[in-house]
Amino acid sequence: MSNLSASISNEQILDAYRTMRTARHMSDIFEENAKLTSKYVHACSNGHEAIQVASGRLLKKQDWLSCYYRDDSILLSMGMKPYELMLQLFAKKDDPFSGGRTYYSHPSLNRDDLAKIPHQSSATGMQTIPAAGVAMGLQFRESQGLDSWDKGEAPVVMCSIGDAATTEGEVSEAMYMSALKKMPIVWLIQDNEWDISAHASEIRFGDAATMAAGFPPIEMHKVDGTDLVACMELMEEVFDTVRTERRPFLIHAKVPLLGHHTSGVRREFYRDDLEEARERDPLPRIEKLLIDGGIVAQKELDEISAQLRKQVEKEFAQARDADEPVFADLLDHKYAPTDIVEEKGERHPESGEMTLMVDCALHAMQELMSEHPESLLYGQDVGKRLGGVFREAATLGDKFGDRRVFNTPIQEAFIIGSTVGMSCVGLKPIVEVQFADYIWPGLNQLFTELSRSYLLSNGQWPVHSLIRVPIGAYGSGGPYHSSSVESVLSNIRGIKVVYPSNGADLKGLIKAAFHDPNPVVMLEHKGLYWSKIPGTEEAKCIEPSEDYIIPLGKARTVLEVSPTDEAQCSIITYGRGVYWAIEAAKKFNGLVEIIDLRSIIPIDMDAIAKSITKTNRCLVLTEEPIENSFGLSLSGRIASECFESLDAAPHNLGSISLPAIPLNSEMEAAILPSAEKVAAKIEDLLRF
Ligand SMILES: Cc1ncc(C[n+]2csc(CCOP(=O)(O)OP(=O)(O)O)c2C)c(N)n1
Ligand SMILES: [Mg+2]
Repeated sequence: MSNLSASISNEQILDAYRTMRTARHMSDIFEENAKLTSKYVHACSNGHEAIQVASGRLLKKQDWLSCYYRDDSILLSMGMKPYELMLQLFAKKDDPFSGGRTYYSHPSLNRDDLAKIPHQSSATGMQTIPAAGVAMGLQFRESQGLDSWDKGEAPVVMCSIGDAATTEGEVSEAMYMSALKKMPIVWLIQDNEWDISAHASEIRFGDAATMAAGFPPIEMHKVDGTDLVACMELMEEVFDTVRTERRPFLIHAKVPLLGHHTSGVRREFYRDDLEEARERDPLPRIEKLLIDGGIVAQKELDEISAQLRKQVEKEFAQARDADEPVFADLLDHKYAPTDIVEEKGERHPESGEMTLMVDCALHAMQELMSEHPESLLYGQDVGKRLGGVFREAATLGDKFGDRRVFNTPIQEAFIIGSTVGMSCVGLKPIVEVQFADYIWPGLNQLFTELSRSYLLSNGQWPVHSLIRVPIGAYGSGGPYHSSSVESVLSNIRGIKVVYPSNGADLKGLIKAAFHDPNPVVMLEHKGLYWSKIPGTEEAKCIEPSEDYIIPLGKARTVLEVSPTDEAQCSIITYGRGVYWAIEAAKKFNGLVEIIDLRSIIPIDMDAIAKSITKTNRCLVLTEEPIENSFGLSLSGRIASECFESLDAAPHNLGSISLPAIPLNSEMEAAILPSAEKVAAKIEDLLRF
């Protein structure tokens, strides 16, 4: 008997072979039972098994994995059972990743005894940013003394991607940051030269190694992904190095795609290279090595294979017959529960000082960061040199240092998406998008990754993420620094959206958002930050006490009316709308009640209904244009839920519906609502 490798034992190689063979049996059985298994789509690792097993077997319980739909051999080799994977194939209740909510080989795992896997979406390449977030989080914990590891036992993050997925823009952001920060991460690129039907020859030049050359701090290696021994040797060396040297690697593995793209997209439709691909099958290759090396005889190999097949068949039948999920369990997983359910602390403490809205937020951040070493702030220009373009983070960099308050490159996707990984490692990231107009590049991560993690991981991975976003039109901000975006955000289910109108609310809501285990977008009107707009002086107010906190989803009555014989109305609004409403209401003494929603999702329908029950009329007022908006949907909801209290259809007022706010100051003013426009609406409404 010869040794197949100088550094890896024959037994380990044989073990890896067993996992590869198990994976192949699984995919064969899935094909043979296509009638059953095609109910839900699946993809398998045929052809990719060697590099996957060589990598997955190294994942220890302290490690982190992000992977994609073709990685079932990684999952098996890290310790998952075929039965567990097949529970997901059939979307069953006990599917350990998602409880039947998402497809085969889309893992999420938060178990003590195995490597952790944050929620994995289907969006190709998008897992790279949360994965880099995990690596950045581990690095942060190490730098702050929040974690320490035995020598050589530090956690590694491995992120696996298909070759076509690496061309996605967000993959570049993730790799760029891993290089910039020298993160402890292994990027594993499985290059089978196929997208779905688009071939590498049409859609790329070079390969992932060409790309990695643009990020010099990433050490790159190429390997024949069908050569099990070479893959095992390389991956072991890479993992050992990352555990001690804490720096990024990229492994480019060439592999053949032997199976179908997915169960739905069949190889016969378009592949012209199948014969050549079959010649590169990693299984016969390792079998020949094992036999030629005298490790096992053909007969023994046949027995091993037959035994594994029998076991997989048995587990397949068990998974097929397992219980279906319970629908009601699904409804529990829209949001992770929060402890903040009551307003607490002093809103107007005796010793409180009049404080600008922007400083109320700053003080809230200071208080939180002093108390919570696991919190940190990052975004564009928030570092100590400037402290935010609105000076909203001024002093924080000096107080808490560059590790806890730092500038990022201009990468909104990374800023938002990395909070998933940060949150998974137990941190409390607070991030900033410089202007609401620039949230769009980050919206994909918000929708694809943050908002669905809790639901699709069956509650395993709630995402704490506090995203502060200056918003709104003021002082000729022009078309790219003035937009309202709340309607788009309010269409993303699974996040919360908050929009305070004054300093006390902003402070209390930042505290609640910080303690909320769900993603929260905090929209902060930049015109209210310093109360520079005439009529918005009340945004500056007495600063609440340090322990002041306001639950998300509770409105505030700004102006209350008592019932009279005259017609009355309620204005339902938020943000700057509150000040247009206050100004307009002055003309209608005792007739206009004003409700400041403070939070857009969740929304306080009780407060709205209570006010309308009293006044019988309502105007929904927003800075955003009304067409297809959150405001319009709210008035529809009011019309149906409060129908019996209403004497008139709910009215709406917002900006004029145009693609952008113009730069010219008079045009800016003309496009926005105003106290006069609100007063005209009130007059109209009170006629009914
Ligand atoms: C963002 C996004 N765009 C498109 C798709 C549809 N899609 C699913 S798989 C795939 C091809 C991915 O190819 P590659 O990354 O090379 O992985 P392979 O399947 O070859 O292993 C595409 C385009 C998707 N899932 N996500
Ligand atoms: Mg591919």
